[in-house]
Amino acid sequence: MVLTSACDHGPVVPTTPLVIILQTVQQTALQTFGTFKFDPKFYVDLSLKYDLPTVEKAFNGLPRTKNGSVSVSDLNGFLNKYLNGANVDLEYVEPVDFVVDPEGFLPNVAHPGVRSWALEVHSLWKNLSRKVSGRVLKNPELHTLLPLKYPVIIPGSRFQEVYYWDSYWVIRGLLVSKMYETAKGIVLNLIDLIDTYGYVLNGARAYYTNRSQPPLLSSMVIEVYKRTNDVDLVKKALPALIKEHKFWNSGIHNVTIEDCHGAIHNLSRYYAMWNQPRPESFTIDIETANKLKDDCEKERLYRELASTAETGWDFSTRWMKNTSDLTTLSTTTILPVDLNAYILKMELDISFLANVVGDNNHALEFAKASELRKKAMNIVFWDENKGQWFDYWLNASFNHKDVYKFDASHQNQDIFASNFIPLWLQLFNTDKTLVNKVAQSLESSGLVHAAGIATSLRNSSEQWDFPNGWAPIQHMIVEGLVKSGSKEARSLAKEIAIKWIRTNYVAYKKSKAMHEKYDVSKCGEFGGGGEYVPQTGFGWSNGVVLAFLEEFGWAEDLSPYCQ
Ligand SMILES: *[C@@H]1O[C@H](CO)[C@@H](O)[C@H](O)[C@H]1NC(C)=O
Ligand SMILES: *[C@@H]1O[C@H](CO)[C@@H](O)[C@H](O)[C@H]1NC(C)=O
Ligand SMILES: *[C@@H]1O[C@H](CO)[C@@H](O)[C@H](O)[C@H]1NC(C)=O
Ligand SMILES: *[C@@H]1O[C@H](CO)[C@@H](O)[C@H](O)[C@H]1NC(C)=O
Ligand SMILES: *[C@@H]1O[C@H](CO)[C@@H](O)[C@H](O)[C@H]1NC(C)=O
Ligand SMILES: *[C@@H]1O[C@H](CO)[C@@H](O)[C@H](O)[C@H]1NC(C)=O
Ligand SMILES: *[C@@H]1O[C@H](CO)[C@@H](O)[C@H](O)[C@H]1NC(C)=O
Ligand SMILES: CC(=O)N[C@H]1CO[C@H](CO)[C@@H](O)[C@@H]1O
Repeated sequence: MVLTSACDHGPVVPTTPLVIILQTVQQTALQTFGTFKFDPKFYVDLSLKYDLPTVEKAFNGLPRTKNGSVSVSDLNGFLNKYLNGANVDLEYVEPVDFVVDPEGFLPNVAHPGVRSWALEVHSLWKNLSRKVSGRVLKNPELHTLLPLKYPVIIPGSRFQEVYYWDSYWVIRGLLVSKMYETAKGIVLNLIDLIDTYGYVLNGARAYYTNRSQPPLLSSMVIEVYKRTNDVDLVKKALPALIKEHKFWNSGIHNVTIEDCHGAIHNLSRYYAMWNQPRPESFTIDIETANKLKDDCEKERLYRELASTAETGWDFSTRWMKNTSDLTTLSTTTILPVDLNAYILKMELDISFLANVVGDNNHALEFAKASELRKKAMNIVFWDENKGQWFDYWLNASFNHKDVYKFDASHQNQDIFASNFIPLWLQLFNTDKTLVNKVAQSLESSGLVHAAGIATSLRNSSEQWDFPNGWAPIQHMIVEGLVKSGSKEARSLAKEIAIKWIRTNYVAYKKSKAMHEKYDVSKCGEFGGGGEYVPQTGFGWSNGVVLAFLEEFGWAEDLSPYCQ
């Protein structure tokens, strides 16, 4: 299925024939079963037993009914004969640096119950450790999994490959577990992706090559460097980070704003190079787009769906013009607070890392870039009265080559956890007056609940809305409050961290698993909603629990149960 692009002139990277055949198998399976009995991602993760022409010929030769379905037995026969299960792509590998009870592990966790749980969470790194199998390296053309050199930690469940922003919190946890080699391997894999593609992919699959995810590689490098002093790693990372910075600051990602004094500012937006259904959700996206009549409108929606996947917040009313209609996603015409905070951090990190290796020119260049972006964020996002940074909505007719005139009424005044993410940056959290203002704003925002910080105030049944809370969000906000050095801010941070650890602990005791997201309205419950069933494992949740326990400890007189 190839869509023409008469209306949408944005960049598109062509789909590989391998991805096309697998997404078509996914579509046929839906037609055949007549219902979603399956996770559509399952089909695009399968690999071929024979070369592509042989498999295509067999697939195209299946007898079909009028509606395009094939019989269940023909379909199963084809799947068994021509395709391998996804599980052959990755093999278990024992992490080289895993020990059952690492020396000096969480010295401030004295409570015996919490300590033994923390050791269980630590042991999950073993469950989630994988390496790309020899068959993928030998015949990459038969697999959608991309070959990576070093072992990986997967998030878990349906996410059987490396994801970009997840890796930051996985690494934070690995560092608590003192698994420095594993952490470095993850960073080196992501650097290799930049060398090949010019940016870090959303995940390590052929069907994720057309979009990225929140750019946190520089943060990973800094954290690993701080614990290991590995200058060689910094030397390898620096050129890749500079390349990645360019990706986020040029072409389709770059938006130029003229403020009311006539000064010019550059900011960035999410924008996937893709205007077709996402292969891993091919049938779902077609179904979503069926509500639209016009092919051009469909193309626009497909780009918005892929771009929203790029934000990491898929999906949320944060990106929707009409909060009860997913077809009104407008991600590409929004300047997001968090993305620009991550890029500002990238600039500060690159400047720091350039200093480490004595590259003064880049140190200076990126320090300057960070000052300019800070100024831009203050003007375009910051609201002094509310004490929050708000996303900025561009006009729908916006063309990225225009210089865009700032209008304060285009700030989205809705409350999202992302309005507080800049606090994570030292550049903002070292200003105590600012921190106290933002901390008060957070406390009265309605986002802080019994079991952590909600993603938004709107119960929409989308994953990135109320009542779901996500580990990375808790972590960035808590860490920002802690780093400020303000006593009040630290005490708020500790309160949130304790709620989060409790809910993770109680849910683990009940379900024997760590979850991808939690329901912050009730202590001990995991989250739901969205386009797939709730997942367990789970890389970033494990990482954040370990990081919080390292920061705050857990004393014997503190109950880990819901209060
Ligand atoms: C397609 O037709 C087959 C039988 O001809 C039927 O079993 C199946 O439910 C139909 N699928 C859809 C999606 O209508
Ligand atoms: C982790 O792996 C061990 C050993 O295979 C298994 O016993 C345990 O159930 C796994 N834990 C989880 C939470 O999957
Ligand atoms: C960003 O866009 C503006 C306006 O088109 C342009 O002047 C500027 O050179 C662009 N910046 C980059 C880095 O591409
Ligand atoms: C915006 O980007 C362009 C192109 O990189 C650059 O020439 C200009 O100095 C930037 N302006 C600001 C204020 O950052
Ligand atoms: C928003 O979407 C809902 C659901 O499609 C629809 O009923 C409603 O009329 C829409 N509201 C506006 C203002 O268009
Ligand atoms: C966007 O809308 C504002 C009014 O809110 C208008 O002043 C401005 O000219 C528009 N910009 C573009 C690029 O269309
Ligand atoms: C959110 O909405 C769903 C369905 O509308 C409802 O079942 C659930 O109780 C609501 N959750 C909260 C925390 O209000
Ligand atoms: C699914 C898909 O079309 N992926 C493409 C995205 O981009 C890469 C190149 O960067 C193509 O090779 C993929 O086929």
